[in-house]
Amino acid sequence: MELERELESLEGEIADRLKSVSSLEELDSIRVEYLGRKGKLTALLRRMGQLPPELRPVIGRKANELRQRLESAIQEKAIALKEEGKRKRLAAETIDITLPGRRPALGVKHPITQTLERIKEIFVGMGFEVVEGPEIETEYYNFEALNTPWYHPARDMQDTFYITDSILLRTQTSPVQIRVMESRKPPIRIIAPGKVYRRDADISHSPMFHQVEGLLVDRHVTFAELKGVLAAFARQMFGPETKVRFRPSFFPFTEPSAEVDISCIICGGKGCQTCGWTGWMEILGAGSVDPEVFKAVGYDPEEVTGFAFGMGVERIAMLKFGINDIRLFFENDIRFLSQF
Ligand code: 2U9
Repeated sequence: MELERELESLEGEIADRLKSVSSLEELDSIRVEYLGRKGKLTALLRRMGQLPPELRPVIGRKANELRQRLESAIQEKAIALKEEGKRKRLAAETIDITLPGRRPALGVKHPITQTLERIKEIFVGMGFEVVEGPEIETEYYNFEALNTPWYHPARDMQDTFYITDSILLRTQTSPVQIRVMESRKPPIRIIAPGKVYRRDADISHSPMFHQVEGLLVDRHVTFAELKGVLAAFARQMFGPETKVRFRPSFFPFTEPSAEVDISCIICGGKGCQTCGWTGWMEILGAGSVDPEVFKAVGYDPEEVTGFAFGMGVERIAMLKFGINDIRLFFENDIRFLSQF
């Protein structure tokens, strides 16, 4: 009878303990404390052997029933604790959809891309078509067809990146215009933007830089049209008050040739450090297409005339943004690039 009472008090004790359990770990330690190999109930069951034989079946059954009740009570409690844990986790993980989103950091177009796009836009607005061509060229397209003979200094190994004796990295985009003239008849009104390569590197020269060249060919085209087109370009690029002047110059592929200046965009022409106290800044070169160039592509120089021009995109961007070192464009320093 002693054992039976112990069973009953054990049941009460466990019921109390289960009520206050708050974690799965605690629950498991209770299970071990009562039902484990060295547990209190297990110890009681071992003492069954001491009972008189007639009592063993009755008390034994009670003990086993108690064991089963305990096991299922622990199981139920475990399920309840897991549910509670899940509910708390979900509540804690709730997303506050009223919080404002984080703005992604936006990049900007590279200043050379911006300048190139603006130049193209202006000439497209005047009816020019954009054409591109290969960066690896032959000596013929880069020099010969452009009236630049073998003895011209530009053809020196020191100035051009040669790949073989007669294959090279183009030093200007002019080969593109030669190819267009070979494949089409006038009228022609094109610009050729792209990368060009020269063996030169300092504060204002880069071994790779960008050019935009233009070519217009038709009957009765004069130097006056060239002046009109380039003045219109300068005023759209640098502002409507911009003045333009043409200075005589020389290029193998144009005759006559000119270098084109605009009134200084910093001082307006009064003279400052940026324009070297001249009031002017050089932006491009141009001229009437040399008859020799027309002969090379099978055009009759007695029938057609034309003009051409060329500009360095980096130079235009440096003037426009007030940058004094061309190398800044190619370092990809985000502190520089993010200013545009
Ligand atoms: C054809 C005929 C003529 C293109 C021209 C220039 C003048 C010129 C320089 C500007 C700065 C090169 O990048 S730079 O160093 N270019 O001054 N370019 S006329 O003349 C051509 C082109 C193609 C068939």
